[in-house]
Amino acid sequence: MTTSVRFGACNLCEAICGLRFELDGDRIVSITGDKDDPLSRGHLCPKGVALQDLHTDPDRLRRPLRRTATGWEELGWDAAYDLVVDRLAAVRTEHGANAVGVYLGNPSVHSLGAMTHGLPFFGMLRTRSRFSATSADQLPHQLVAHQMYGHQVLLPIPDVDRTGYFLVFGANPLVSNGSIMTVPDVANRLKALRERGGKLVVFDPRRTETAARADEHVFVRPGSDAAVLLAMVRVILTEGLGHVASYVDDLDAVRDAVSPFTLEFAERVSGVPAATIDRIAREFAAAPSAVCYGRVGVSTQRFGLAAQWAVQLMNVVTGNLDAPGGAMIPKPAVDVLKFVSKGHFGAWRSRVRGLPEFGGELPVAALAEEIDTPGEGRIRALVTSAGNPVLSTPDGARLDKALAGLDFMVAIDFYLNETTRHADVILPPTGPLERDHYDLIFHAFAVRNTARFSPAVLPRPAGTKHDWEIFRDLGLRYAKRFRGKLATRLRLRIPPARLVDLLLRLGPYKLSLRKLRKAPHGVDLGPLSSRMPGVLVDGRVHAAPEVLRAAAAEAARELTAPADEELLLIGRRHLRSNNSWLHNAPRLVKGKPRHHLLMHPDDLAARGIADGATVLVRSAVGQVRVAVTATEDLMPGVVSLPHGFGHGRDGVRLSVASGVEGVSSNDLTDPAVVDASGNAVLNGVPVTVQAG
Ligand SMILES: Nc1nc2c(c(=O)[nH]1)N[C@H]1C(S)=C(S)[C@@H](COP(=O)(O)OP(=O)(O)OC[C@H]3O[C@@H](n4cnc5c(=O)[nH]c(N)nc54)[C@H](O)[C@@H]3O)O[C@H]1N2
Ligand SMILES: Nc1nc2c(c(=O)[nH]1)N[C@H]1C(S)=C(S)[C@@H](COP(=O)(O)OP(=O)(O)OC[C@H]3O[C@@H](n4cnc5c(=O)[nH]c(N)nc54)[C@H](O)[C@@H]3O)O[C@H]1N2
Ligand code: SF4
Ligand SMILES: [Mo]
Repeated sequence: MTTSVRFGACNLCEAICGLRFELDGDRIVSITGDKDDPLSRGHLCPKGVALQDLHTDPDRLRRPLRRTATGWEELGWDAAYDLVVDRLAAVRTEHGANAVGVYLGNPSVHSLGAMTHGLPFFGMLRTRSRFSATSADQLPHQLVAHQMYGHQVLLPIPDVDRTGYFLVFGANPLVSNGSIMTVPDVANRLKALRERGGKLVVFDPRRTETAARADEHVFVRPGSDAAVLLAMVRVILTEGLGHVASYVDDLDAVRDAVSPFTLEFAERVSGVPAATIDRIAREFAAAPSAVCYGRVGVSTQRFGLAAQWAVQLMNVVTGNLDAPGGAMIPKPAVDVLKFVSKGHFGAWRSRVRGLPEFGGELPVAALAEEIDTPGEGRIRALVTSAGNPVLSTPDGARLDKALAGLDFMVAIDFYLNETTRHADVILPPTGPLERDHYDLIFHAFAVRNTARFSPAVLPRPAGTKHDWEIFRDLGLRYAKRFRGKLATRLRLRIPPARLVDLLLRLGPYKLSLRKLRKAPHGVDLGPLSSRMPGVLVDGRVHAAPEVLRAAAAEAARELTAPADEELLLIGRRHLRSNNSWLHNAPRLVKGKPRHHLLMHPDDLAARGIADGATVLVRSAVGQVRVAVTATEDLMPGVVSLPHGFGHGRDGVRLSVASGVEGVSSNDLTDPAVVDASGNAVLNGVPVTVQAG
């Protein structure tokens, strides 16, 4: 055996773990965590192991496909490019640029080529009909950062390795491995927190894996976090428990905005005892260092924007913003603040419902209606890249139908999935182990400053294309039709690795590709450090922008305790599942099924439903039939279903391991309801459950 060892990176989630590959020629013998990686320190999870299945999967597409009356047909790259550009150009010429829609899925941010070449290509389409997973995820974070700190990616990150008090709302990092907090090896990091006498407190409607390991877990009713957090801010301000940096403005306006959020109000709507809210606020303010953090459960709910504002305020009013052990701005080797725009909000609105854009994207909750509502400006052609919005966005069933009515659709994706099956052409890029990687985004959200360039671990098969090459080739052809800018055309020709080299040289550590190639485990650039006020766009923290005060006022007006009969649906992530894909990777999905409904035994008993029965779950937009499992880990009145399943819809057989099909929770979520930023509401969705 001619075995060799190579080092690479996992790009499947935000933890960006360093990996060690043992190879026999081009065959993978094993994948383990790279213990010399300064950030991930040897960590890996079952998804990283499953990269092997992804790499060898015969169902992973390698050649362009074209849908014909008699089924899918392979075609050559040039023919595929010409077809795509012809059809997109025809729609634009006849109906205008906004008639071409775009959806960028989650893995886009995890691919170097999609960042360096996809973004300029999508810019060339000059369409306002642009959507992404952002508005089913972290839009409130970005809008809050834009409003308070002046830039959409000025996102303060928990200094987990030094904090004395970690207050977590709506996140389950032990399973997710962290989000807007690149925190590989989180289990050991949380263990270290407790060993040094620190405290972990989790607010979640489910006793999650993270909550189970916390010092304290508090059940909170879905969608009510804004009230709890703003009540905590109110306690801290009215009791004078905090202190605020000199560069923070508008504290009086914060005081006014939090005045309706009394402990009594917060208790009534959230189910959290007033005394608990009051005590935790005081503990947080008194801790030597503390950080408040809120993630998907807090962002993807009706009052997500108000809740995320409150998360920032907790850190601001206690002097924990930009302080060691608090929430800090990382200093990555490639300065994202320079290459990502600051952002803008409400510069235009969606055609049908008038929802505001953010940073050039419209809320994805409006995607289906922008396709299926007749009239001028309707989306007639769609480009999707690395996503599966039929399973990932609210009322996926409606989107499923809408996609079938498009004049043309192209998907850049290496799987045939519930969304890409509607495409006329599928353009598959190489897999993650076949291409170079540098993480442009997640180093900037990491709990420690590091940098790592990972050359492709394995050669790509002949006749395949990297995603950057696909975007380059489409872009250069498209530029011929619509006189693309010279700068964009030049940029499209530069390979990602050369762009990374340039960006590294311009960055704060003056690194280069050559230096990083010599350090395959990555280089350690040290712990987070204080960067304010210098890093703030105008040198000030705006504690109370109008948009955020309005979101809080709306929460004060509209938050109510739910009716007795009502159940609130929340999501769930599992270690052995990854959003809407990898459900065909045997190394990942092995074990018992994970897509059932969870429900409290009292709620089951009240409806005369037995544990394990099949139930009918209904919401304002749809219904699903699914097996139910009783558990006291859920707050009474709450039910939980993971997203990303529902693979067997319409009897279409895609590449999914048997027994993993499940149902789609997004056949229940309602696109008519969004938060004040325009983000989709995926948690706290009213449903009924009955036997059936
Ligand atoms: N109800 C509910 N819905 C949710 C959520 C929830 O918590 N609850 N979570 C939301 C969140 S946070 C997110 S991020 C979204 C995710 O939802 P999407 O944006 O739809 O992303 P994925 O499901 O990860 O997309 C998977 C597709 O990307 C393709 N892919 C993978 N890697 C690459 C690549 O390198 N290049 C290309 N071109 N394609 C690739 C895969 O083949 C697969 O087809 O779902 C959201 N939807
Ligand atoms: N294994 C695995 N890892 C993943 C993913 C995956 O699919 N599988 N997806 C990746 C992606 S795209 C993302 S964005 C991250 C997400 O990372 P996290 O946000 O850490 O993960 P979630 O499991 O979505 O955590 C959301 C939590 O919010 C809780 N919750 C729901 N509603 C509410 C509410 O109203 N209030 C409060 N306080 N809590 C609520 C849920 O019970 C859940 O525990 O994970 C990433 N990592
Ligand atoms: S935690 Fe798992 S999926 Fe995330 S980067 Fe590490 S190995 Fe990959
Ligand atoms: Mo996400």
